[in-house]
Amino acid sequence: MDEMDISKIIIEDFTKNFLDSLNLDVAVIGAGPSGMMCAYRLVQSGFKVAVFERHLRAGGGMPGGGMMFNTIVIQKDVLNIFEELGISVRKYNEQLYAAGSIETVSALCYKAVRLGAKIFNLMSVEDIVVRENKICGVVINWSSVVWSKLHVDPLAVKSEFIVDATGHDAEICRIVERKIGQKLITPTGSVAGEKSMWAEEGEKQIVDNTKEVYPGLFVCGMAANAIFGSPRMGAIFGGMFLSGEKAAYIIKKKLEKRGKNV
Ligand code: 48H
Repeated sequence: MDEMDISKIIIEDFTKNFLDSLNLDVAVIGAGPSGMMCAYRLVQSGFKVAVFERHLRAGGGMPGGGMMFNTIVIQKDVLNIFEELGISVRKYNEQLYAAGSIETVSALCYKAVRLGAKIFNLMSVEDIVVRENKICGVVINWSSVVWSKLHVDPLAVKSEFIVDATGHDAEICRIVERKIGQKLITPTGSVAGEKSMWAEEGEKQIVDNTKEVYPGLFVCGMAANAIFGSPRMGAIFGGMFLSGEKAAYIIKKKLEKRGKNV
């Protein structure tokens, strides 16, 4: 066994994956529950999808459960998804169930990756590519470069659609607001900012808020509530799964219309 072989395998394997992801059907930004669910449904339909995740691990806010108690709460409306993913749940009452946050993240990521989703962790999306008033790609850099504020120019990846699944900060929508002006398809054209906690309303509104908010840009998960000024909901996650699923469904219809039938 030669150490050089280990290096060569890693560099070649990663590079092949990376090169293969320069022209995507969908780039998802953020590997939290909504982004991963969106990616999972899209690869199930055969589309080419990569997820760019700033942090070392996938899962976003889910592994931390509620205040680091690593249990999440889900509603009965998503039991079918949990069953499909093989995640065990424990009934609490007619409406609410408990699940392990680590088991849930692991199952979702495993299923998505096995079907072909690529996850690029430790990469941050720092900008978007725009052509004739349509977003058609993302600008990426190593998170370590961004964090250490090094002046290193980024690379770009092309994509038919991009999905802002960046959670509370709605980072991609904020980039649009900052660089394109108040052109988001929201009541004010800009990011309203999330409201204080109201679990039931937050969960109800998140699915409605999941949509295309600028040509080529979809928003799902907590970012959707953030841009439409809807409440947060605490450590209940059913809405994240339904929101990711809805974004995938609309994108799939749009890709199919463009003849991207797979
Ligand atoms: C690359 C980025 C960038 C960037 C951010 O926060 P998340 O888990 O997002 P959701 O919407 O899938 O789930 C929300 C849920 O976890 C949550 O926070 C809830 C239910 N809160 C309720 C409450 O009341 O607090 O994941 C977003 C991911 C994270 O992993 C970020 O690191 C990543 O996106 N990310 N990745 N480039 N520019 N910005």
